[in-house]
Amino acid sequence: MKKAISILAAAALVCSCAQDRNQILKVYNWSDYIDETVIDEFEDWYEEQTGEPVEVIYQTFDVNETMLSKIEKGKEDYDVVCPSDYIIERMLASDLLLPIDRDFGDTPNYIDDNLSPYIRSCFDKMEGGSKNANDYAVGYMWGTTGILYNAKYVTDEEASSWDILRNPKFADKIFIKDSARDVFSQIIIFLRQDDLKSGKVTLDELMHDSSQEALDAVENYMKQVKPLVAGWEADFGKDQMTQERGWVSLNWSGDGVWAIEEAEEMGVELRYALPKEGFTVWFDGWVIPKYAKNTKAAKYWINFMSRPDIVIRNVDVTGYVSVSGASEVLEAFTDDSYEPLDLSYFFGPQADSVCADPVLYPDRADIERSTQEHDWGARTPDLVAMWGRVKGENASASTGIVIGVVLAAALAFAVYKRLNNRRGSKKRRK
Ligand code: SPD
Repeated sequence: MKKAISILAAAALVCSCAQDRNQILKVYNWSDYIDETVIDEFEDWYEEQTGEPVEVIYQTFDVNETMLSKIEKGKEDYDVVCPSDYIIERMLASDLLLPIDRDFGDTPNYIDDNLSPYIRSCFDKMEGGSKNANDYAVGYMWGTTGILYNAKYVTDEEASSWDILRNPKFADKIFIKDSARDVFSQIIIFLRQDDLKSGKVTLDELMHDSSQEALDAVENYMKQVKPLVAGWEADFGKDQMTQERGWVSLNWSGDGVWAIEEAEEMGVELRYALPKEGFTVWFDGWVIPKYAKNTKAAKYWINFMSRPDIVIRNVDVTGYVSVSGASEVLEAFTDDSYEPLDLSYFFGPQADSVCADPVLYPDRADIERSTQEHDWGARTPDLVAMWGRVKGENASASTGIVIGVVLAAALAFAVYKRLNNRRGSKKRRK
């Protein structure tokens, strides 16, 4: 499917050369992050609302850093992209974003009509200097980072702590998100759990701690985890879990929801836990980069993505949860087969006892153990370097094995050839 989208995007790029740029909308989003049928619908809806045609060129990325580099270094003219919280902060600080104008004429403003109060307050906490993130970014999906696990091999108790990642019982069965920032945050929370309990440090302070000491501590921990890791992944981990190649995965809740549902159909029981030491919540939001060429269609795209029926379809297909606090969304995801949860923080006071999937919508008590990540500014390259060392050594170990096997095979072949030649020449000499 991804390949098909890329081919379509490339074809669209070629055809679009002759087209007016005002009739093209270049969207850059995470992979597996939309119900693709809504893309065509947006084109029709935009024409209905504005009387102008538009063609969407839709491209995807797997990690924030790829997207950021295309815009920051490549100055690519994407009209609307979908970074995570700490990258939004970074883009704000680097003056890479345009404010999102909310004038939609007669078209309803779905963005502000439905935004959850929780999301608004989390965006208020984003650090963008003098800029408020709510003016430059509109939330799309949000979720938690936790442990997805196979209930046949892993106990609930084991999955209740981040320490599971260095349990030798799960050697070669662990998948880790290839996201330095997300992994760092969970591990530092785990390593500083005593200081958190005693009140010596807060979760928020930990998210700002980019000291060498913190980096070294996480690197040291990850070096214990690394020999047990079956793969670092951006997207394929969920499939590895449903097929039982992985038993434990540091993952995002949306991948968790998707994998739990898929696995159920295959008779595999996956569960998702939010470790007792604490964890992070994350937010991905639509922004309009300063190199955008069609800001009008970009803001209509963002508005369309906030329309409750579109929200529900995107959540259904991806497993990720929308930032929308609309009553239609609450109703769509209320499900009596679950225990009641306190979701008043998200949907408002009336939602203090709602039966819903706790992986999609964590209970207030869980949210109280969480925090949000922040940009590290000039310290980011040190984080990236640490991550490279952690994964690189892993790569070099496996690369070493492959090289060893290839060399041994080459040597064996050379010996065989030499012996054969000797036999051949002996024969000829006879
Ligand atoms: N396949 C789409 C995944 C998008 C999840 N974003 C999570 C970001 C966490 N920093």
